[in-house]
Amino acid sequence: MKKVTGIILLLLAIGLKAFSQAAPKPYGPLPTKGQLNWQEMGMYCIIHYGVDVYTDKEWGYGDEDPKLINPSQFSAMQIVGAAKAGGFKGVVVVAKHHDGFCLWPTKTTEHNISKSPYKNGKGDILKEYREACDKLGMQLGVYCSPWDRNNPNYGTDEYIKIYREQLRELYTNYGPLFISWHDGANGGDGYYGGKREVRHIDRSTYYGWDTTWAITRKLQPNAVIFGDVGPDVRWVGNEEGHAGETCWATYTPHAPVEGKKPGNGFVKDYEGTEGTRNGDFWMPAECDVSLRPGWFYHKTQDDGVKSPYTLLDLYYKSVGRGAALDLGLSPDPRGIVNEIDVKSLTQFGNLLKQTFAVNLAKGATVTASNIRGGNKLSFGPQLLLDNDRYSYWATDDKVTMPSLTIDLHTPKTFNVIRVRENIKLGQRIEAFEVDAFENGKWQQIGAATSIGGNRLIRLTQNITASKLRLRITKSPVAIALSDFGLFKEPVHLTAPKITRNKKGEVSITTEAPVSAIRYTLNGQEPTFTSPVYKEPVLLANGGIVKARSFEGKGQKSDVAFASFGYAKADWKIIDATAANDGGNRGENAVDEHTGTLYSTLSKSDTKFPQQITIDMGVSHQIKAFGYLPRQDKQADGIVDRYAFYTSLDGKEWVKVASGEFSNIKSNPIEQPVVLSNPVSARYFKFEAEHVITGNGITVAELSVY
Ligand code: FUL
Repeated sequence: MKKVTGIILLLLAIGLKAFSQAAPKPYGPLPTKGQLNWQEMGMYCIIHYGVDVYTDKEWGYGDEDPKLINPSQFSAMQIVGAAKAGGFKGVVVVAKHHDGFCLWPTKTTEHNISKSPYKNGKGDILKEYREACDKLGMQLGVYCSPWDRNNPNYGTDEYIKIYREQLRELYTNYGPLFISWHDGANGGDGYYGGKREVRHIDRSTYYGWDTTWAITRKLQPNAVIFGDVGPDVRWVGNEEGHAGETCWATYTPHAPVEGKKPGNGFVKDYEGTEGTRNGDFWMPAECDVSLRPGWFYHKTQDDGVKSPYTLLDLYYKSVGRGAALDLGLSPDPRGIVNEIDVKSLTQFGNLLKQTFAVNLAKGATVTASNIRGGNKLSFGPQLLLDNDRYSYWATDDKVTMPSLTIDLHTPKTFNVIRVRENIKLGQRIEAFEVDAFENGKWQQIGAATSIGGNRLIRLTQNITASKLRLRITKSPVAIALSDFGLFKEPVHLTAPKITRNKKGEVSITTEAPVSAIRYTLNGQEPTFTSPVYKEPVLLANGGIVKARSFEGKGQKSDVAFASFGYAKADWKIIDATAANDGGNRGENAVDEHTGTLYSTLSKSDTKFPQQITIDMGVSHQIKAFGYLPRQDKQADGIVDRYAFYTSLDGKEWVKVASGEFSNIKSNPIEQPVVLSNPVSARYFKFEAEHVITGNGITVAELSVY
């Protein structure tokens, strides 16, 4: 009997060994359950609604009255529904932004929704989101800002206890979360219980992230933790919504200790866009970008809502590069997502549906140059077409450059190629190419590097072919590819580009010729009856230009939009802090070229404030001004505290605005400042009181509206 059991055990062991040998050995760091869920979601929305909506700010100071929160139509169903219409799979609710106001009735601070008139102090916006998500089949996540400009204890150990307690409340009372989002921003100053001062913290040690994240792990074991540098999902390094063309899911942070999973929000060099090939941790990138120019709703940005095709482009550059797209939604003062935003989201959602509804490779005959162990059932290439992210085509250990032919049987027209790896076995492949059999020979039509959870190649033109070939050109180990897809985007026209020169002449151009570009100057959407653009249009006093391409009767592009201030033809710099030696003259700040800089950056210690003073030649009615920071991804010299002066004669000056440019480092868009009262002036002075970093200031462009 003993002998028989022994033989059975031996046979079992041999069988198991054979089986375990059959699957390729995992390669490098692997995703957790939470990270797999996050990857499958692909895209979700982050929702900024709070006191800033009523003060028209991007970062509240912390002294806002809770009474501001009294929305007339708040509807979590409408907001989550808008995200769902866009094809998004979840929402991250900003439960507390830097202003410290809590949208749930927390016990940790008085500065919360129970002190607001909303629902007579009985409101709980988080609860409403939970219910809406459950009803709509969407996942919920939370953002609770570590930086708290309201809390009197900020900067002390006491605050850390409070912050952790806030997280505990959020983790315990609102059901399962898919993500806990930890922002890295910290501008220093704030209200802090009335002290109104600058508080410095050491971002690498103050928050004690290891202890804080242990709470997340315990209370929300399936939530991924997002931070500037992980630990589960890394920031891509920009707020423009795109990852690098090559984007590895693995990453080795460089600070504070090489190879150590660090805390949040203090690393100087973000390498988020690319990650690290063979990095120490599975830490894929999240691309966050707002649907509007800012994260919070501002009426003045109604025209800046991203168009459906702009969103589609970002989709290819984020989700299509193995990262996730986190799109900012900004409910308006009513407490719902504005109609303009809903329209764009819905059209984007429809575009995605139309594009990805049919995998044109379905039904194809796929033939692989190698199949692992000849085991077609477990590792054959037909598994590429079953729409399962984890069933896969694998090769023998020694075969790292296999190829695959895909016989579609009939000619199919497509412009998107999709491939995915079974990431449960790590990120393995480093490069691949795709060929089409055209005119009797193989022609390369696409190529890419990293794949990971998802890779989309969007071809510049439609391809019609009945036979394709996929060649893996670089992989350190046997491959484990789970998906091959071919898709066709609906035909569309690209929106035109609008620019203006120093004389104030507006040009509208398209990449490829179209039958007509039509435009408006009154803020209305261009239609088939709007004027046709023929030659540059003079817009000396500024205004809004909207333009659209038209083809035949049926086709029109998205609307392109640009807003211009007074033309700068006669503007002269009459005084300015000396520019540095690099030819970065003051004139560059008013030349209508976003790529040229006025810069005073120098090596020696430079004093603040610094200024640039301009004579516009004639007197104008000024309602607002705009500061465009440098657009070259550098932070040196970007102004984050300013004052703005005007004068009729260049002698007597009035300070008409001052304040901070919140979030300008992460989101360096033009900073429009609307004056509390319009003024008449011929001269203006832009004064920089503080910069993010560097000795001196940089200005890409100054405009007056
Ligand atoms: C940034 C914040 O400072 C912004 O206000 C916004 O919340 C964005 C999503 O993250 O770092």
